[in-house]
Amino acid sequence: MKLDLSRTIVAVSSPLAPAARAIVRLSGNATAEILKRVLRPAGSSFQRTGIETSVIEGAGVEAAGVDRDDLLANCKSSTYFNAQLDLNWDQRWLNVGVYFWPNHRSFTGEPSAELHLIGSVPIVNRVLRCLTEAGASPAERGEFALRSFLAGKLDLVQAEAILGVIESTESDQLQWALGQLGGNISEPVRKLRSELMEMLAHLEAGLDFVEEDIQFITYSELKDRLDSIIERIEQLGEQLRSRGVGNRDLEIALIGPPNAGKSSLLNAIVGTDRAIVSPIAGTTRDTVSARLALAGTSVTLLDTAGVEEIFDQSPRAIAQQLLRTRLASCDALLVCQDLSNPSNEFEQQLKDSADLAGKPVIRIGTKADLVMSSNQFSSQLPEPDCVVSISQPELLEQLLHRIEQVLVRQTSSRFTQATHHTAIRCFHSLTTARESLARARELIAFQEGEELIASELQCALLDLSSIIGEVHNDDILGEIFSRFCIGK
Ligand SMILES: Nc1nc2c(ncn2[C@@H]2O[C@H](COP(=O)(O)OP(=O)(O)OP(=O)(O)O)[C@@H](O)[C@H]2O)c(=O)[nH]1
Ligand SMILES: [Mg+2]
Repeated sequence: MKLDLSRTIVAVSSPLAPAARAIVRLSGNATAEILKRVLRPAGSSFQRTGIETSVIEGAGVEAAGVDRDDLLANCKSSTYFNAQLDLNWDQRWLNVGVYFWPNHRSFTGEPSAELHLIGSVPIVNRVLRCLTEAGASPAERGEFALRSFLAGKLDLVQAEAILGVIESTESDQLQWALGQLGGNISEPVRKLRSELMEMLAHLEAGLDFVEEDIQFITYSELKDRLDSIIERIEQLGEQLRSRGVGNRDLEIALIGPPNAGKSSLLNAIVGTDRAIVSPIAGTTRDTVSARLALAGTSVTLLDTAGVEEIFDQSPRAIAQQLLRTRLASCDALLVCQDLSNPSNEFEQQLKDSADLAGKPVIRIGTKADLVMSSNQFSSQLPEPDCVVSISQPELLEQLLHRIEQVLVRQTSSRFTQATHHTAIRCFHSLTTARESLARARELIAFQEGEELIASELQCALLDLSSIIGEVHNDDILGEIFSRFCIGK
């Protein structure tokens, strides 16, 4: 994003669609000047044109006796007034409500204004044109929020939370985004950061007086403080992890009786021969895994040994033990039954398995090409959710779609995309900060030199600072703010 703070930017910040009201936003040093160019001064004659909307009642300074030039030039705090804007179009004037912030006490930390007007798309576009002709430049994506960040009004986590609030479709998501906006991540990070800075200051002061052998902080005090900081970083990480960030991939296991076609299905889904396929029952013994991206997340698909009852010491029996352990920890099950040869025995084993209770299940009827219709599926068994055949890609597509629905249900209520992004970013930085601090703790345990400890603390400090944007680079800012829409 090219950033030129000398520009005064303009954009519509409400959706550009037919609506009762629209909001056009301006921000930058020339805001008052531009408003003066397009707004009709107080007291001028008011010509009805048929496209004015009623002015916002009440709050505004009414026309009589108030000079708008004077207001724009001299007001010291935020103000609201009604005005008429010259549309430069057959001498038409439009009634607008103007919120004006004359100084740094605005969202962006610079003079800014909002024009509230009728939400007619051609009129809004006309107003944008008038404002650009009067000297404003079209804003880039997220430029208002970026200016706010650069003015110190928001930290990075809060800027992303604004997006989260906008994107929320469920109250849980909104709750999290509002918490983030309110500082539930920034505040603890800020506190940890200032504690680390203080420790560093003590250590570095000690380095300055190394000749005199003055110690500003003892190793045992350093260790206690580090322990406390590490513990709080872990708690913060745990808070994010409990909302599904930083966890291992979601694991989805293909299970079913031997020969149901599980390995063939895994191969068909990933598009390579990952697992051995054969007509002999009991082919798969070790769990075979393959990663794939589904529903915007990384998923591990597991192919498992066919479920059977064998109680000897053979490899097939050992495979059954392995299977039970793997299934206990997986997140969802794709239960396969061969449509041409379903197994009642397997269904009974599935019912009896306490480990699998409560896991999301998708029932798949395999080898659809071998049967005339899925009605042939034994009436004693539950209806499959979908049927597949490795020779019919469209059926595989439907299955993948079904899996995505289950995944979205499992993950989406936690975050909006924006807050998820913050959570991942924070989790990563917290993890690396924690690693540096753990190394610092080891160095203390071995009574290593203060300069080594200080350098680990500095690394951790950088990580914590990057979470809230105290240190940042153009790439990170560009990446974050370009996800905003124009006008935000
Ligand atoms: N006609 C047809 N045959 C299939 C299909 N899927 C699998 N098969 C055949 O079914 C047999 C068993 O397939 P596998 O994929 O090895 O079955 P599995 O469930 O992994 O078997 P185990 O590893 O022994 O538990 C093989 O001969 C496959 O070619 C299908 O969609 N249609
Ligand atoms: Mg197999």
